[in-house]
Amino acid sequence: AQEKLAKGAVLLRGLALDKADDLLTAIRHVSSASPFRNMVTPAGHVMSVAMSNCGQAGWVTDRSGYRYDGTDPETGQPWPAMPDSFMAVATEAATKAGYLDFRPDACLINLYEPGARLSLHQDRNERDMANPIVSVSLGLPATFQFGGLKRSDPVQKYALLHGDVAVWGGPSRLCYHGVLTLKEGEHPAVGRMRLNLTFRGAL
Ligand code: MD5
Ligand code: FE
Repeated sequence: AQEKLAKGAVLLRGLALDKADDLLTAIRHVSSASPFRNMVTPAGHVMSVAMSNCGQAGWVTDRSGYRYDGTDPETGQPWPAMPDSFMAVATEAATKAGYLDFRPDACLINLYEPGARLSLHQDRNERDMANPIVSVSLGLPATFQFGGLKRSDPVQKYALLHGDVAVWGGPSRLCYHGVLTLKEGEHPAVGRMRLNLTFRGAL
């Protein structure tokens, strides 16, 4: 099932369903080396979404700004390597969406507990905007907001469910987007949380 969200943006409902257990196991491996943490924005706000990363670089924020860094500032070590199961789902989704040579070098892992949200923003810290972003949703359902190139543009809302994969490229790559406050719930495989893998060509 392939749903077109906008020019360049495709929603692949359930693409990761049969891979979810492997992805969850790999997330546990990554987060045992680089634990989830609530980062601080340049404005000094603690993010409600907890984050970790794997791959050649990881997305980080602190009082000095947003950036990709090859080192986890919490551990002082390189981020864990990208698991094979991560790379496989990212390239499968990108190919299905028409991005034939996407090889992500970074994966930001977002952990939402009930009450967590991600306010409307653009992803613009990546070097080459020709690369799409692939996002894999696991666990509790979330309402995703997807707008235009200006913060004030109207937004569409989509429910993102366990196993859903979205690919954001081309003209949608710089669209404003966010995640509404996660509702209370318990997912049978994942528990009281939502996890989102976001694959990027950062470097
Ligand atoms: C999430 N994460 O559900 C989302 C999935 C983030 C983030 O937004 O920055 O970690 S990625 C959704 C996305 C990426 C790039 C472009 C667009 C959406 N878009 O044009 O709407 O945790
Ligand atoms: Fe984003």
